[in-house]
Amino acid sequence: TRTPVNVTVTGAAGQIGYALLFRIASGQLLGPDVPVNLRLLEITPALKAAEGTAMELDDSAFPLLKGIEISDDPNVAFDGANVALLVGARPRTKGMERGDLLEANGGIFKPQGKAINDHAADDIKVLVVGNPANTNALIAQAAAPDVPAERFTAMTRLDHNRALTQLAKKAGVTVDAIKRLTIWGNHSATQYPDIFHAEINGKNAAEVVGDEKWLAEDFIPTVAKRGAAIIEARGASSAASAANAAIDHVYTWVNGTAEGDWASMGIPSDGSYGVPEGLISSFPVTVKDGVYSIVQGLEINDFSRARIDASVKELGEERDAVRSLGLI
Ligand code: NAX
Repeated sequence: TRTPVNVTVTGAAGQIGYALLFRIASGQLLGPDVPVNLRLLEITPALKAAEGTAMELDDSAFPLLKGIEISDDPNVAFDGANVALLVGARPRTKGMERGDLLEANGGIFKPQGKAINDHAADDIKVLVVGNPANTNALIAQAAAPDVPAERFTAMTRLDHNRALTQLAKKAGVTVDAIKRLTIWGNHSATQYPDIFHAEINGKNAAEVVGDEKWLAEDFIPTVAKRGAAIIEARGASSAASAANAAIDHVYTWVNGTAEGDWASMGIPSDGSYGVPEGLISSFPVTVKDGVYSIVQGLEINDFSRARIDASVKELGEERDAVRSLGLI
């Protein structure tokens, strides 16, 4: 029998946590034959709510769930962690400037990065979901000098999945017909969903759609502003779809991409495609044996170049801001 994999989830009592934990425990994060131990990290006032969720996990009698531990101490919650899902973050509240937001999140992600550095397992894989996800991942990564930088990733898979469905609807197909879509840059309104290399039933998606006005004025803003549209409709931010994307991200990272396809992940740049080295930016990646690689050699047209550059510029500004705050 396999040793259980230790999966740490922060913000476990939040709404994404509630949608995520049951799917992890059912085997959808790592695979249907992989037992898991769950470690829930919450702030002290939310420990009781986390215990409530743990009671429901108990009541689900998941055969793969071997244990649940709850803590408000990152040093405990990340001890021996093989996978860490950093969901809990400080949301932007009314009147909060970007600097305040980055500083508040630095107070969360810096100590968590340090705890991962000091206590996680050697094979730790980290996914940051909590916003601003790319820069929070950068803060955690910088606080973990003993962990290879590429183990710190940020979630753009929800944007990727949103783009898949918007493109499928436009083309009159279902999402399984689409391959090689890419989200570039920051998980923010500047992100760039790129269909120029995507394929719909094996044909170039941009040619199939053949509508640059739709691309610029409909598709890109719809994908980029989808989070706000969900809040408007639901009265609460994306939760189940965000949890689903987190599952997809880690499952792909562990189990690989399908032949002929790729995924989007926010990862430390190696300088590919003119993205400054070290910035945590979204790229097209293939994954094999638990290791991702940036898809190389894609031709970037002027339309894409301008949009990638704009999003990467924003990431550079966020990095400069957290650097001047002493967070990295
Ligand atoms: P909730 O406010 O429902 O839950 C957040 C939880 O995190 C709370 O229970 C809170 O107590 C906990 N928390 C706060 N500080 C903590 C700390 N230092 N350690 C451990 N836990 C802590 O938010 P939810 O809707 O679950 O969203 C969580 C985060 O995901 C937010 O930052 C949100 O902006 C972000 N999102 C990111 C997405 C992405 O695509 N990357 C999409 C969905 C979502 O908007």
